[in-house]
Amino acid sequence: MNSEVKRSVCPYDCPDACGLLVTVVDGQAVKVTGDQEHPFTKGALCPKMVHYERTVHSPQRLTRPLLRIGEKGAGHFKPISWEEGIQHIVNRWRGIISDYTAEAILPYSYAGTMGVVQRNCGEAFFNRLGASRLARTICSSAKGYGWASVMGKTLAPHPDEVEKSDFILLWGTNALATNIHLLNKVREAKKRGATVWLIDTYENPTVQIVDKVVLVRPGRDGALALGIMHILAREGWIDQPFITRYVQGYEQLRTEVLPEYTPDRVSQITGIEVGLIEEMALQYGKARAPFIALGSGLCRYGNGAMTVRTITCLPALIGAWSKSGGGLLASVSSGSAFDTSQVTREDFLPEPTRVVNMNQLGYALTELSKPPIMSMYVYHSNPAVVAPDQTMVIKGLMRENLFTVVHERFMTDTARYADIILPATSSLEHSDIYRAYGHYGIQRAAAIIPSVGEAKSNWEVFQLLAQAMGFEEPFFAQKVDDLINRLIDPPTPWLEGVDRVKLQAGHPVELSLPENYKTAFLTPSGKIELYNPNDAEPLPHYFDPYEDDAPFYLMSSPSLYSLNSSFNERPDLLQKKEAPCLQMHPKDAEYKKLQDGQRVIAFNERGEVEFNLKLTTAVPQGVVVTEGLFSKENMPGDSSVNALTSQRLTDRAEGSTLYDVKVDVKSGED
Ligand SMILES: Nc1nc2c(c(=O)[nH]1)N[C@H]1C(S)=C(S)[C@@H](COP(=O)(O)OP(=O)(O)OC[C@H]3O[C@@H](n4cnc5c(=O)[nH]c(N)nc54)[C@H](O)[C@@H]3O)O[C@H]1N2
Ligand SMILES: Nc1nc2c(c(=O)[nH]1)N[C@H]1C(S)=C(S)[C@@H](COP(=O)(O)OP(=O)(O)OC[C@H]3O[C@@H](n4cnc5c(=O)[nH]c(N)nc54)[C@H](O)[C@@H]3O)O[C@H]1N2
Ligand code: SF4
Ligand SMILES: [Mo]
Repeated sequence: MNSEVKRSVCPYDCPDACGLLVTVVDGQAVKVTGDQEHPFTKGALCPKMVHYERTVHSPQRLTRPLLRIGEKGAGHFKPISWEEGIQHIVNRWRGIISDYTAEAILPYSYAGTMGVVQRNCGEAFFNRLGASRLARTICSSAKGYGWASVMGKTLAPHPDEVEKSDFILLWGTNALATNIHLLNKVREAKKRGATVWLIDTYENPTVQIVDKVVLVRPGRDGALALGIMHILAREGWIDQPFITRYVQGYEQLRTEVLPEYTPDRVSQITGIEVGLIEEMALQYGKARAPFIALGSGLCRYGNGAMTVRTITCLPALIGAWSKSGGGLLASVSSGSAFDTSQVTREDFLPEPTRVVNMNQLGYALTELSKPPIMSMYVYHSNPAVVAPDQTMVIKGLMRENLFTVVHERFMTDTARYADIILPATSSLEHSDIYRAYGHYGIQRAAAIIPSVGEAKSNWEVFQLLAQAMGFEEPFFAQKVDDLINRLIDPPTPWLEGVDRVKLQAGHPVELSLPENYKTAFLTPSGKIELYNPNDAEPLPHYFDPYEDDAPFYLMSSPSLYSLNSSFNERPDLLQKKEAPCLQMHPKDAEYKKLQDGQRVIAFNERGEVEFNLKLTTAVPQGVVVTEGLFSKENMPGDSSVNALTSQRLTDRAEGSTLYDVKVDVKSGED
């Protein structure tokens, strides 16, 4: 028996990219623990990853290429060889290209793996092909836009800062499920006496560690932030020396915008009592070093970019950036640590091709013309579950003349609609380099077990496709490790000071931040831009989100036991994840004559979804909540939650509006 403990990295779309120690016995992963050497995650893993070996060696893994033999979507396939699979794809694509041009081919990918190479390498292939391009904006592009319109390219605070804060606002985040290591820092701050508030649309599971909860009407946080700034200005709880030195546009904001946002008006918009708004402003304004941990939920609304922009203004008024422990963390911004254009190769694009927004896949597959989408290649994403307006997405996937290829680890709801399925490796079976969006660590990971069955990595499949298409660029002949070296070999300011020997050997290492980075504002003016002259709306203000005409706001939040639709393959986690239920306030249920535990149908103009009803006062009246994305087979009915969400986009940056949705609810029992 050959047993070894090897290093790896958690590949999932989570802020932390935890360091892993994997016990490998005779080529099989048998145990996964956290790596205590990891500077930020320090050996703690979430419940999903403590048995990652069960995902890697799940009996449900796809192990051979498959060809559809039954009706679209019926899930009947026969095994074929890789050669047959690749040849079949290339033959179909050649036909489509000659009949419609390569723009009739659409790649669809998102974040099944966060490794820089495996995640992004498909773009090089599709650029070379001249396919339609995908705007990958389902998650938080509006959040990025909102932050950047005030802060430009300013570096995010190191997450360790939060430990030194005395007043922490967890704003629109269920950190207990989605950001556990930051929450450990919050706990540390609490031990040192910090006060912690949560601002959310319902009492999400993170309430258990906070001192106070503020429930805001969905999509109204921008008004709340303006109301707080109104009070800070009114009371003079501002840091004038900081503003004079570091802030652009405070006077315009104070005189032209803030007078409108009186506590009374903000209370009407947000549904928060005036007294609580005043108290929040007092706590924030008087804290020594207030810190805001900003989630992404609130950016997924028709006003999401403006909401984030407005909240991002707050720390500037009180000079929180100059205080040890103060600031605002939206997302860690070490993206430029590596030159990802080495992997995406925009230079391969013969000329700019059409861009299709991933949030409007339903529309793209059913209505787009000139040329219509005739083939879709899906890799490390599960659009049949995660994309909005599921009914329209499925209608598109059912098109007999749409040639769909899905490269996957599991038979997902999307894979069921494929014409060809290709088996994908898990992260333990391929090499990559990882950065994180919740801390400044990076780590290289080698393949530590052989491929399960005939699975191939994203990079390997694009190499095969490139070869079959006759692409002769040496780029496609590279080994994955060469590609990784190209990312980390060139000296960038980020990689200065990094121990390259450790990095090469697969140890977690931390990027070094410049001194005084927290007050080095990387905007065109060099100041925090409350007034941004380059924006069509130079000053922030509040406007309403879209809102459907229905009585209940619908929140579809993450679950502790899955990650978007990933981990649904794990019976142990599915058991812990509550059955798909809809949480509702007892008074709403009484009005609707609905009982706890009964089958209900949530519906709106786009679709209907069945749930089990759960009555709870954690949810305010007028809001219903479901946690976790489920496969269709685990839902009581024929659809899952995204049958209710819409393809509308955010105010800026074309993001998803997955939480800007309203529904009605009726009994689902005869
Ligand atoms: N266990 C687990 N971890 C995950 C994920 C998962 O699915 N499961 N998903 C991963 C991904 S892809 C991402 S992007 C991150 C997301 O992580 P975060 O961005 O930190 O956000 P979430 O924890 O998803 O929480 C969203 C919260 O926003 C709240 N919310 C919705 N609308 C509003 C609003 O208008 N105002 C306010 N104040 N709150 C609102 C919801 O009720 C919910 O509690 O987590 C990642 N980590
Ligand atoms: N209603 C609602 N919808 C949501 C959300 C929500 O909160 N509410 N969250 C949204 C957010 S924030 C996001 S980021 C998106 C996420 O959307 P996706 O990125 O599509 O996320 P997953 O559902 O995790 O699907 C990833 C798939 O990739 C596969 N995979 C993993 N590794 C590899 C690999 O190396 N190669 C290949 N080929 N496949 C691999 C996995 O098996 C899995 O099926 O969903 C969005 N959808
Ligand atoms: S999902 Fe997140 S918390 Fe869990 S192991 Fe991976 S990186 Fe760490
Ligand atoms: Mo996300």
